Amino acid sequence: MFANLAEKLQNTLRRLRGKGKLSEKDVNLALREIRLALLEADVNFKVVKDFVEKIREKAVGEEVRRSLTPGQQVVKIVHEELTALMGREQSKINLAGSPPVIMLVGLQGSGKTTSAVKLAVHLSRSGRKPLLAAADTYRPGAAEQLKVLSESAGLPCYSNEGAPPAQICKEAVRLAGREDYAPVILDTAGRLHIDDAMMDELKKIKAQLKPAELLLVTDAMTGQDAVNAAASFHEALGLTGVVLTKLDGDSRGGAALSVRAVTGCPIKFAGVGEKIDALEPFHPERMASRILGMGDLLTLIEKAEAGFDEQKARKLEQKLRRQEFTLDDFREQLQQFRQIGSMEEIMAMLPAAQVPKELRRMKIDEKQFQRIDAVITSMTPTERRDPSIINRSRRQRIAGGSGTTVQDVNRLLAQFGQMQKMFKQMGSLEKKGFKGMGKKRGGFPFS
Ligand SMILES: Nc1nc2c(ncn2[C@@H]2O[C@H](COP(=O)(O)OP(=O)(O)O)[C@@H](O)[C@H]2O)c(=O)[nH]1
Ligand SMILES: [Mg+2]
Repeated sequence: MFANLAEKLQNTLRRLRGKGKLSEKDVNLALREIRLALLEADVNFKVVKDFVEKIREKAVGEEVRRSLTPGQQVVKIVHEELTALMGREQSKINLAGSPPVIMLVGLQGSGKTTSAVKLAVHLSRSGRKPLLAAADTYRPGAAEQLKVLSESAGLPCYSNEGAPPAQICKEAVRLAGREDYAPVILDTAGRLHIDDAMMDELKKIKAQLKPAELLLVTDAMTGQDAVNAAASFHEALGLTGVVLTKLDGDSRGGAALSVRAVTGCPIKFAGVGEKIDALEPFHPERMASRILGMGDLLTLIEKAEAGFDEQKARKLEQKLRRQEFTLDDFREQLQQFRQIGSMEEIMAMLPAAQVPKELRRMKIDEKQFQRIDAVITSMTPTERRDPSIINRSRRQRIAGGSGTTVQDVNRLLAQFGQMQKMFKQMGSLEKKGFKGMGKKRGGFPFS
């Protein structure tokens, strides 16, 4: 996320941090670099100007001058101001009303339909019973797209093709009342450009449904265009917040860093992938930490916990204790790990200081995971339970069956062997009274 901006800011701040004393020249140089980095990231120029001024004021202040670690102080100031720029506190979703209505608006292709489903998945995971409503009656196949996505998430979706959007929304709310769904999430129609017909229709839906949340879905990849769209929508409709999508792509960061300052609307969620669980509540402070390479362990832990199955973990722990850890378990653990995100996403959430640069830069080969999966799939159940029987001819068969090479099979078996050895050692340490893997929740790789 925002790799270029992050790298530039981190380099500048690293140089400052290393200094015992800061001269005016040091501060000026750093501010110039910060300014350039932000402009290159397509942050609104006025926002950049204000931002740099605020940092300058504080950086030349008494507190920094007196400090024994002035560079560190400036880093802290930049972190605070970056957080403030994105809204300071996390802005939570408002679920007032019975049922609460969440209306999503935005230009075509910004990610409304995907975000509607992601939001429903997110809310259902925290115990709600959301209903999706297909109110995009313009784009052919739009209702179908919402239906297919909802179905894949196991969530209900209301549609009534041929009816006008406002009526569909009303019917969905009525259905929610009868069946106890809450909230109702409205997926409305976008246009390629902002036009009056679209705004009038959205105004009408807003007036009739009185949504608790009117969220603009906007594409972070489009930079300042996303911010301009937000300003127009806000002026016409009075938004309550923004869902910024496609932060996983090579968006430069301009939209994330300016939309709040320009429109006053908080970013409530960030879309970070195409999958229906790739939505994160937006935390300004954590985002600032990520950009400045301080890591975002809180989000990483939350994600690990969300994909964490207590029962499975307990079973795994037993297996490890009894030294019954098989290749099937190994595969399951890898799958759990991958649910958290790609290796790159996980790396980005770790503090830069703790991840060697080469590793951070490295494009981790997602195909490697698929290969491991394919190799294990091509084994017989007996082989998975007892890999020691996998001789030369079996290796050849497995490689052929999984579309890999004998070397791939060898590598996997060697890795697995090492893991088993490690677990055995941990087990015997425990027997000797060491508190090793004992009561901690979670198994590999989070034990
Ligand atoms: N990489 C990525 N793609 C996204 C994200 N959100 C939406 N998309 C993709 O953007 C495209 C348009 O999304 P869609 O929900 O149909 O947009 P709509 O026209 O506003 O309803 C689809 O291909 C989505 O998969 C995101 O957060 N990350
Ligand atoms: Mg759509």
